[in-house]
Amino acid sequence: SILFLIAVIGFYSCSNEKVAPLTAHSIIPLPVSVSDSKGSFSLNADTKIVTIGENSQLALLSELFKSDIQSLTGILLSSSEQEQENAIVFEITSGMNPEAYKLSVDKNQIRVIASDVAGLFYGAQTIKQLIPSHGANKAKNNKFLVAAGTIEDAPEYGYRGMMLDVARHFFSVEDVKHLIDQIAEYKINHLHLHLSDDQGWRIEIKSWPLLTTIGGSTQVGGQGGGFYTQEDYKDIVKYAQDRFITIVPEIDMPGHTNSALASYGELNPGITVPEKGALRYDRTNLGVDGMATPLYTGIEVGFSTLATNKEVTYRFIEDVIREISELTPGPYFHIGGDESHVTAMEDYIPFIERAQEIVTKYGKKTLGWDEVAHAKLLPTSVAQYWAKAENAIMAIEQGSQVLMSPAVKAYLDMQYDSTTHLGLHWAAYIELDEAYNWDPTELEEQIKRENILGVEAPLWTETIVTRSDIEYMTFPRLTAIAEIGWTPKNLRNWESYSKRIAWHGQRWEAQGKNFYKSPKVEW
Ligand code: TNX
Repeated sequence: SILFLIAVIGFYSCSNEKVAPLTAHSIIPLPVSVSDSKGSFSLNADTKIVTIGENSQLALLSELFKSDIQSLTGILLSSSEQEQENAIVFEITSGMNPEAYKLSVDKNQIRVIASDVAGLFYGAQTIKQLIPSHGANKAKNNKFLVAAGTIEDAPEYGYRGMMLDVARHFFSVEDVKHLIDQIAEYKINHLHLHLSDDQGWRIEIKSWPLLTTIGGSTQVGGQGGGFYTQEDYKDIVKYAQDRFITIVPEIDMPGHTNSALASYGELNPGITVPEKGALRYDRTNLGVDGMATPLYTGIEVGFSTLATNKEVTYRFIEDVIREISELTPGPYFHIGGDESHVTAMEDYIPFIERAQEIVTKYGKKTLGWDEVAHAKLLPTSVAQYWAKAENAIMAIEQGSQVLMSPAVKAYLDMQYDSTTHLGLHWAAYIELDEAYNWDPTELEEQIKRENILGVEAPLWTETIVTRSDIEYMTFPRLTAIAEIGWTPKNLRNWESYSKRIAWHGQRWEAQGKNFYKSPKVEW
């Protein structure tokens, strides 16, 4: 028994570096399966990054990973060409779904395998969440233990998105890149940019230059404004692509178009702009057919429309769709189509059908807010459900899929509660548990799993002005939507999520991120 005691003491003194089991980690979105085994991997300055496979994206993947590990641990890892012990290995294999990955940790290696670099990227995001350091307080001995075990993981939905409205308030390229970094950590793979609205036109169109010089010159409240040059936009698209995020461009039409009507009077059927928030501009002649409208800086919706009966309007949208499609590697072009309250339905329907045809002509698939289902949709078109289930169901009956963004659950501009100083509450107050506790397949009987492309959380920015405002409304709620999009329904539960999110709160704190400390969570 003395020997036993010595053995026990010996065991504890060797393994005094305690490591939480892999299954106890706070990974968000929760992986499909996690299991523990004995031992741990020690990440230290000698750990090498090894990539295996013929793929030009692997080099960038390992650069991004190294820089993330450096900010978490203070250690700048180097690469090695050879398989070896003390390595983090990213290996391309075959036969797995494109976004799936398998991760295994033992005392010699952390190894991620996937059939596509996207899967390896998601494995890398998971590893970051296994590192027991948040960056601010790096370990003294410069070594970080990760418990042994395996993770097998793949997403439930292929489209897991966020939308940023850069029209109501403009956000710089740097702000958008910052957001891309933050959402990529949660395996979000689409960023929809709402590039035009009544208050601003935010992307350079070379064949219609006044859209940005006039239409982009202001924003809600009147100050600032701005726009992306085509070079800026390409830069965003590339930055996102490197992080496996597809940019989805939206030009909202035929409503939400005052900034275009203020730039080119010939597109204007003669609809007046509400006085509140209207700005005078020399070229304007309010409400006269064919004349430009004043710029608008208020937050009313539904008062503007393109002239759906003029051919110039279709030359205009074709130029816009062509120029933006040429900058867009992703499959979707979003035509908006929401809240066209001053477009008669008999004008709205043929307009949407023609816009859809033009999108097809330039090689893209049409996305539109749920109202577009009034028109005849192509089976490849997707309706984004935000308000009316009946519209989503009409789209499904036409053979289209739906993208789920129910305003009452998924809108990031909705206030958390009545004390939230930013945001709106026309749809609901959305506390963190409300944002988490729903499932896209359970909202409407007729909207079934196979009808659903995925989920997207939109952030409208009437009241959102700074990067820190974006963070406050987005986090933590976007992580709830990310888990809904990634993790199978039967594995999700609030008890587990609310504990895991607290760990993320500590990391965000260390990173200086502004987030909402929901009282529903013990932070
Ligand atoms: C409705 S959601 C809108 C937007 C507003 C938003 C504010 C949708 C398709 N249209 O124009 O910004 O409400 O929450």
